[in-house]
Amino acid sequence: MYTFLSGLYKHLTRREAYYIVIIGLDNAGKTTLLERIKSIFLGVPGLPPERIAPTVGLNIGRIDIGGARINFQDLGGQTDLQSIWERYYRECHAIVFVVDSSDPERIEECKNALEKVIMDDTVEGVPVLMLANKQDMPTALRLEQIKEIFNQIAERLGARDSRVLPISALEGTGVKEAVDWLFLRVQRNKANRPPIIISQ
Ligand SMILES: Nc1nc2c(ncn2[C@@H]2O[C@H](COP(=O)(O)OP(=O)(O)O)[C@@H](O)[C@H]2O)c(=O)[nH]1
Ligand SMILES: [Mg+2]
Repeated sequence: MYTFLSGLYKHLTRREAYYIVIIGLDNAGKTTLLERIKSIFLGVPGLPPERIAPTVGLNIGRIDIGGARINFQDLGGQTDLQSIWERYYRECHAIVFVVDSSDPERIEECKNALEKVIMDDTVEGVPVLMLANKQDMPTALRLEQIKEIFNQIAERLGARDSRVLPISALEGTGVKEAVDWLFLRVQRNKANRPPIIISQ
């Protein structure tokens, strides 16, 4: 009886968990994005911008959406696969690459960093979402300009899902749409990268 009940309980409480890494150059807005996601989906106020310190190590955000759990992992400034972060890439279900649209001088550096990560076999087939952040700034590169730059890479992404979306992590615009895109894509890519089954 106990076994049956505990089995039933496990069955009823089981859910799919997905891991999504957030990467990009330092100062792109990764931690601000993570705090914004938490505040939108958990209904808690995120950290005020002045309290977001440069990231040392890992920031984690966990949200529940559509009966599943999504764990966001902000890997700090790290976009190097040959590092202690390799495990996070190997196990992730999607990659979010945050771009500071207000910093055109570093766009080339951005491109190289993204290329370095997504061309690695470790993340083959994993959906990639590029976020043109800081769209609230008047000087920001427009979405079309960012797309033009990153489409050159997207062509080499093969059959995997990829997209460029405009956001302002600071103001929250576009963030929900970005998470919705990700949720749909990790589910669609299940056969290639199955979710982790958790029970709670
Ligand atoms: N105007 C504007 N500033 C932003 C936005 N997102 C982040 N920032 C600012 O950019 C700086 C770096 O943000 P942070 O999240 O620490 O970047 P990280 O190094 O990628 O984690 C901070 O001063 C943020 O307030 C945005 O959407 N708009
Ligand atoms: Mg950070």
